[in-house]
Amino acid sequence: MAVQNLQSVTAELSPEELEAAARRDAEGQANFDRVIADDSRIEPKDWMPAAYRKTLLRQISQHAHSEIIGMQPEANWISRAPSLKRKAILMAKVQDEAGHGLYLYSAAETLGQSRDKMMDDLIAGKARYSSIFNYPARTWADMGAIGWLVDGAAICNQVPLCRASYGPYGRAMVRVCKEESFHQRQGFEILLELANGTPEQKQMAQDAVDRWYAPALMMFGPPDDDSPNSRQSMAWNIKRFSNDELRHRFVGMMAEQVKVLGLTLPDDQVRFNEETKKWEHGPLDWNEFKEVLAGRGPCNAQRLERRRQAHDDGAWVREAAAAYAAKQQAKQSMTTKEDAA
Ligand code: BYC
Repeated sequence: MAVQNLQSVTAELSPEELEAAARRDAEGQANFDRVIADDSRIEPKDWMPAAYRKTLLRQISQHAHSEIIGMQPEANWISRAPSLKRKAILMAKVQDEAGHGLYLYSAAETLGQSRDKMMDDLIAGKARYSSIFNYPARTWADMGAIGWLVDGAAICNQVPLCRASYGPYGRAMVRVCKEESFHQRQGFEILLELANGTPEQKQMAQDAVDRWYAPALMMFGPPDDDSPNSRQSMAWNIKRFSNDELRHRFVGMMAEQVKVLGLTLPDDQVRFNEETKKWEHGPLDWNEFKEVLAGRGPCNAQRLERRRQAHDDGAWVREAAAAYAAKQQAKQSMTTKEDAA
């Protein structure tokens, strides 16, 4: 790996090596600046500033964790889906989320972090994942609201990430977004059917929308004035829009779609401001958001406990895979030795 952090290695280098490393860093930085200015892509073997690598690792690993923790509220409803068709669709969606986690862990690994370390951090409660998955899925209508609102917010946030300056992340996002579109449609369709069903079913759909609306808006992150990472991430072309810009855009999309559902958003301050040409919404409870991030949301403990349990249950699979890989490697080196003899 190229010398990225001159400070960390200076002790071991001779003056000539130090000079060569400083030259490589300067050239690397110049190339990095050019690539960002051209709105082009940084690839894993390219030189990149340590802070850029750290920011990407932070965001991509959090994103990967969100995908796999996000399987839990929906997996919980697979065995209670109201028909075989709904069960098959929900299973496919939950499997897609596992796949998204895998693309994203792979993208994060290209930055030099092992998957084991990321998983250990998640299980130890040291890593973040999206606030939204710390809320309970109480009724079947929640499967609709999660698909429509949560996957809808995810698409809104992730489509611009397809153009993220880091190649493996942007490419992973293209595939993820295609699948998220299907997820959102399936959620919308569940709500549409309930909204056109019995009065009780319609009420169940409305209740789910009421409960998921504000947490979905908070998925976009804190307000811009309170978002320490946005400015630098936007300068590096990782994020393309601020948290508030995306949140406002999302509210506008939902305000139109909810009319087709025949339901309402639990926010009487949603409106299009003709002067600013932006959608607006009512106040959100940012204290609640902070509580959830601090691990004190309704389901934080349950989500982590379930993840730990799943990790323990999967130990034999990891051990078997490692034993098989070792066997294959031994076979391979034996063949190489025989070929050389
Ligand atoms: N939840 O400076 P900011 C899905 C943290 S999965 C928790 O604005 P940034 C799905 C933030 O990390 C969807 N934490 O940060 C899956 C930072 O803390 P640290 C997941 C949050 O990075 C299964 C601090 O607050 N999507 O759709 O510039 C089933 C300050 O924030 C949240 C992604 O991960 C939050 N909501 O912007 C169904 C998208 N918001 O790290 C659906 C990729 C903020 O400094 N990520 N924080 O300790 C992003 O786009 C950005 O990371 C964010 C935050 C917009 C989330």
